[in-house]
Amino acid sequence: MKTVANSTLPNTVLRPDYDRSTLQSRIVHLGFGAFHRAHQALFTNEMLSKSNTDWGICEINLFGGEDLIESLRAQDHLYTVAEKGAESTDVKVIGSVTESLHPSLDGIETVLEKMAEPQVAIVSMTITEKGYCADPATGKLDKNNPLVIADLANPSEPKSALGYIVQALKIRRERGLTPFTVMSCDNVQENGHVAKAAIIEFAQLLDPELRDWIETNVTFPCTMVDRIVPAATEETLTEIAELLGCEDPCGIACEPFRQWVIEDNFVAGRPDWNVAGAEFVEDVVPYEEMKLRMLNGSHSFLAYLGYLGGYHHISDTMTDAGYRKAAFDMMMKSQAPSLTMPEGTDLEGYATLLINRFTNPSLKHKTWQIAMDGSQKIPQRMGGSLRFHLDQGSNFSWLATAIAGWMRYVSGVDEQGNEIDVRDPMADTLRQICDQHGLNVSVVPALLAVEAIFPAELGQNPKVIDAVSSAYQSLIEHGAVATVAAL
Ligand code: NAI
Ligand code: CS2
Repeated sequence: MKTVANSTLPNTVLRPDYDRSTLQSRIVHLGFGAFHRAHQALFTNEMLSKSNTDWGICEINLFGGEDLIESLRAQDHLYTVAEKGAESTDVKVIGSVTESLHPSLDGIETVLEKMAEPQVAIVSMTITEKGYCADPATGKLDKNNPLVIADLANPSEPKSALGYIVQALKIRRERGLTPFTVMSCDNVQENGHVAKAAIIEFAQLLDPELRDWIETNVTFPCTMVDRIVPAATEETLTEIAELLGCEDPCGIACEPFRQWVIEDNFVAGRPDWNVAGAEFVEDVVPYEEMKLRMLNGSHSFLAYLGYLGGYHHISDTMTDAGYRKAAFDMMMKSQAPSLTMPEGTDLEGYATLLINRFTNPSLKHKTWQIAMDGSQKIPQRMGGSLRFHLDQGSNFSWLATAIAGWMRYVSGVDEQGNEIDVRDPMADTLRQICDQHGLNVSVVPALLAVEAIFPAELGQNPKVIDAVSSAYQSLIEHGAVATVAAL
């Protein structure tokens, strides 16, 4: 079969220009999803073509994605990224991946042994917000999470990312090997700190000595990651096949923009990702907050209200003047004031850039995709800025409307009475509450009382209850498009 590995590709396609045979799996990555393929693996590819090193990546999917791993193996671990601007597309074949594993294909022990190999210096992750098994409102380990319960009962056969990491570190410690750096690349506020807290607490419940060893020896840098990478569709793959002249089931399309800010805190060395445009800094937290609140916060706003308003993609919402203005105002009036940024940061310029990125008509980023896992996303995208406005006594109607939009969305019925496919790890709890109340404003305090999402100082605050209730009432009476226009 013709693949990206054995076909003669058009000259317009950029291919790896370094010797892949010298690469070693010094990075093990958990989560060979859409994002990582177009971000960390691409940065690594570019770093390899600019410097003479052997940093390769072993890809692991712990949940689903067996087919992707099989396809990747069938094409010598090469795959394509199509960077789609409004007018042109750049096509790159990525060569930084050296190996791949999946517990369902290769067994749990093989995965653990790979993570325990002496040359492994970094275990990185894009496992989605829920992969951290942490309480979304506090960022602390959720001891009632079924994966945590299962892994604590049977640590040598883990299921969760935390379980794999702790078991692999245990093996390394027993063998007298150096630890590895744990690098989260998920959209989680203070992602390194959340990963550390969850892993340390998990280890404490398992073996306090191992916990101490991890705390002393392992580092957990925070990272701010940014690139809009929608899930691949049939359409994306057909377009990539046309550009390549052969099929690539691992191909992925994304926007041209990319950004990666990394806390420089690696215990066993790191690649010079800066030669590929990443920034190493001492403190990532302000950049993370800026991105999570301004980009992701307004993304969630557009996802819930856009879906309800009948817009399938983020770029479709940008053709509606009301949504476009509301998204910009949400960034500048709700989110920007809540940030403390290094001097000289141009937040208005950032907001304008975001609106332009959202407008890119070549990217088919589904509002439904971004609406997914709202229980995990809302606290970190909106909780901090909500607190800020409550303290200041300032206007937070954009945040209240976004939260009301989420509440209307998780009812599971759209404005035309059609079913919404609500995907969320807390979907059962949310559904139960919504079923009790129907499309009635009484659902607002009931959902605000879910403390895993809204801690009491937010969810029980009368100002929050009032503002979200009035936005919800408007959604019921006038619909999403009119509610957004009236903002
Ligand atoms: P995806 O759905 O393509 O991939 C999800 C990956 O997470 C898969 O590899 C899956 O195996 C793994 N996974 C899912 N649940 C897990 C669990 N409970 N434990 C361990 N692994 C689990 O999603 P995509 O687009 O790759 O995004 C993943 C994450 O990357 C996002 O949740 C976000 O935090 C971050 N991100 C995504 C961006 C994007 O535009 N797609 C941009 C910036 C960050
Ligand atoms: C989106 C993000 O799916 C979502 O929730 O808001 O994945 C967004 O596309 C990225 O963070 C952009 O960097």
